[in-house]
Amino acid sequence: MRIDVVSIFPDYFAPLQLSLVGKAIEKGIVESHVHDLRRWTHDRHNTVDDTPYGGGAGMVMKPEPWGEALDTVEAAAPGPMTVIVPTPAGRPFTQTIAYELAAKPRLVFACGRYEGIDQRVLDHSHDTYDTHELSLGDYVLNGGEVAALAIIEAVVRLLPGVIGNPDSLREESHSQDNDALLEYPNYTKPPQWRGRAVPEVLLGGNHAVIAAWRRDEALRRTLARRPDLIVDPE
Ligand code: JEB
Repeated sequence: MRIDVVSIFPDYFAPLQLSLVGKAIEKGIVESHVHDLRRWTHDRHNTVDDTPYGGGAGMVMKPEPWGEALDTVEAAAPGPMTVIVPTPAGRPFTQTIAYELAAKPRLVFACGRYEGIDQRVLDHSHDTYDTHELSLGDYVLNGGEVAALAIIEAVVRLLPGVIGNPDSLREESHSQDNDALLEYPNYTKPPQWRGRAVPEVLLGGNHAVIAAWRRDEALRRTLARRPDLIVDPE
């Protein structure tokens, strides 16, 4: 998979060289290219923003640099590209979407700042590319960079060969195999720690009883913390 990122803060993406995503790049499973949007400005001050038509607070990202950025990134490699635009006005990003994105050959992240990107860039992108406006959740960030990093990590760990033991993907929270419940609590040695014991059932070695206990804990936790996962479909 090839991942391109366009941002006015390319330094935000230094963590892509670390940890799991970094390993995936070293292994050749992922190729990543981070671009400074200002490369596609042509004025002395490398302007990427302007005042909003209709008035209002804040600034809006100008369409021209974004248009050139998408044109240039598209031409840099063959294959259909999927454009991802993090925005608080997007569809909520979910594990189901992470699996869908993991099947694409090219992802391009368009990271906005200020009050966001001129709507015509989004309309153009929807008309030209497979485009997804996605939100990380119902809270406000200052730009798309942190959301892009989160989405990249969620997607890259699903690619074959990235995670050592693929069984761990099936047991975790939000996996389909887990009926999309939250994950059960985990314990490791020592059996006693600061007066707290590991639940007896886990020390017994009866795998059927352990599986039933874990399912029970997962359900209890989901009901308490995320009742929407049990009530709502999806
Ligand atoms: C993503 C962004 C901004 C109104 C207020 C502030 C570009 N879950 C999320 N919260 N916020 C963002 C997000 C995602 N994904 C997000 C991109 C941009 C916030 N802002 C600031 C925009 N509109 C600018």
